[in-house]
Amino acid sequence: MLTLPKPEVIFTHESDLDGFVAGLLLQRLAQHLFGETVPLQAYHYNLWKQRDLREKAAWVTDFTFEARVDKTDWLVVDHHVTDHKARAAHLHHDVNKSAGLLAYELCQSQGLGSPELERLVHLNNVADLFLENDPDFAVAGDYAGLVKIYQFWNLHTLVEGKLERLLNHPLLEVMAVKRRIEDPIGFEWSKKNISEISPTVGYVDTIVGNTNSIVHQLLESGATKYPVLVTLFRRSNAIFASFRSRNGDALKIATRFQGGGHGNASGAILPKSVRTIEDGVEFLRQSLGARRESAVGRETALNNLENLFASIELEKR
Ligand SMILES: [Mn+2]
Repeated sequence: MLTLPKPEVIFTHESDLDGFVAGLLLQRLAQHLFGETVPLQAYHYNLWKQRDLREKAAWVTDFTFEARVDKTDWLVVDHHVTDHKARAAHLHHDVNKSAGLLAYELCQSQGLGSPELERLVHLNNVADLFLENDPDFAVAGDYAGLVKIYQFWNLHTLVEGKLERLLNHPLLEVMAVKRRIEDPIGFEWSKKNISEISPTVGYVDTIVGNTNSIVHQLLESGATKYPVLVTLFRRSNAIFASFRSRNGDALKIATRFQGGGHGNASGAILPKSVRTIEDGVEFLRQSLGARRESAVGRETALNNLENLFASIELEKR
């Protein structure tokens, strides 16, 4: 018998399909257990880290399990690597499964499974864990692309919060065409447009195509000497940095910018004072590279960084 605390709110990750699937499944589970609709809140990593956790009881999914969520009457459903041992929270954790699959397991234990959900959860799992050898890998990427292209809340509104409506949704045709036409063009272009941030980090400029799969292909094909690749994109007036690697270093870099994620796939929002992609590239160079020839140059670089961080501080108040 499952004894879960009744949550005031369910927190999930706004950036991808896994957060979308896991969040909606947990909301359904709460509805089933407690007979009411528990509000769903979605966050990107940086804002999640700044979120004051004042609720007495909550459910959290697709965010790393850490001390601040290890509270009585909190449930954490997650798959990020963690060294924190649960003391108070209920924890459903497995690094070999997506958050969506873990949430689905809880749903199944309450008789909420269905063939439609099963299929969606499978596709999400393949996309989130990047299971390239799965025959559904390409289609799974199309599903994951829905959240990247149309964004969490737009998609949520479109399907009216009903997960099953994503299955075979007409927009997937758009995603398939984008994959076939845009991705090869984007790969060829991006391959020629990688520039140095530091000796171990390369910036990949992107103009078209699925950034995730382009960068993955660049790393896999050995088309670049940099073990970590970063791409930048603008969303809701902020510049997002997305880090990818094969050696686990992507997360270390993202953490330096208060971001998070997995060893080889992580992200961060850059400070508000970074207003353009060009600013972002320069900011990353100063933060990670910062090799200046002259003392004057070094001083300028430091001042700029201080200004940037000063504005982050202001932001927090
Ligand atoms: Mn995930």
